[in-house]
Amino acid sequence: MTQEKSNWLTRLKTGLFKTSSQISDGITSIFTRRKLDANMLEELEEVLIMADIGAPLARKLVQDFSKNRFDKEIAPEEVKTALAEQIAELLRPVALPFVVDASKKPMIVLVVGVNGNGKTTTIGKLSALLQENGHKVMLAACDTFRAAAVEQLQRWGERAGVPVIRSHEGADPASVAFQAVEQAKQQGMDVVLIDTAGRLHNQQNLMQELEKISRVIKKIDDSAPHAVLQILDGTTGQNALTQVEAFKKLVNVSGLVVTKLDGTARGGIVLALAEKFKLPIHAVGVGEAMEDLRPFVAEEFAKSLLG
Ligand SMILES: Nc1nc2c(ncn2[C@@H]2O[C@H](COP(=O)(O)OP(=O)(O)O)[C@@H](O)[C@H]2O)c(=O)[nH]1
Ligand SMILES: [Mg+2]
Repeated sequence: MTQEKSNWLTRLKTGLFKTSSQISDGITSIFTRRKLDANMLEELEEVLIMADIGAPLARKLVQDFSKNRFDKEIAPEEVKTALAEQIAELLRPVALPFVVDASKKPMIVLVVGVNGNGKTTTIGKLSALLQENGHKVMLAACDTFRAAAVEQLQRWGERAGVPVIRSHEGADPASVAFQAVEQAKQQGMDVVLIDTAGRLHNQQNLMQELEKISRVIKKIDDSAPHAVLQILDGTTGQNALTQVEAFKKLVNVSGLVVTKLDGTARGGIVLALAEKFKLPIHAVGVGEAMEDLRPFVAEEFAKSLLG
């Protein structure tokens, strides 16, 4: 295993510790070398629900788990291994890396989500990753509502070494997007990541804003946007499901990123999202540093979740 890989696994494990220690402690206290019975299964279901996996999925996992195991003695480690395998299977179809479409020059990516969910931070981290992989990246600061939001993106751009197209506070987001895409095209960029505002309490405005950005960039490339990434805050638990429902009505969400998994014992929400929407989950955020955004890999995530 390369240094980088083991480093990432450690970061993922550490990041998921709040969730995994809760699940793991729960399992250890339930399965004390007794024969598997209905009570134990019920308790296991509760442990999973506490991690925000959601009741229907928790039930299904426990039912599948109990097959061929009822009335047999079982140790906590076996429970964890078995559940990790079931969870990995569930996640495999949605664990798809974010891939730059080389046939588009540039690939235009709209980044959406509720304020505070980690859009700007994720764009910063993602731009560094893409840049490292040899892609030419440009950022568009289209959350023009607050000057601080533009400054924040600018700082990430500087850290990652990628150009940021910006305008003044209160500028028309669509015009910033247009300028960015135009310049990216002229400069032969591979990807443009468009940072947007996310004031969901004003859905009408937000919808108009996102529609206008889409309309305007279509003037340059009528197949744009080529991807719409929704950023979700893992600490909001089940609320993330409602947010995806809401944004799917506004834009054509093509993939998800779940952030702040380091700050919560509710990391099971990732499973609930996978089960409910079947949308690709491209990456997870497990901290505020540049290296804390990593591709979502089913087996790694499942194992880390079980401690
Ligand atoms: N602990 C932790 N904090 C994060 C993560 N992602 C973002 N944040 C923090 O969440 C806050 C809001 O992020 P920001 O990118 O500004 O959200 P935006 O409003 O959607 O653009 C900032 O303080 C970030 O540093 C993460 O994966 N883990
Ligand atoms: Mg922001």
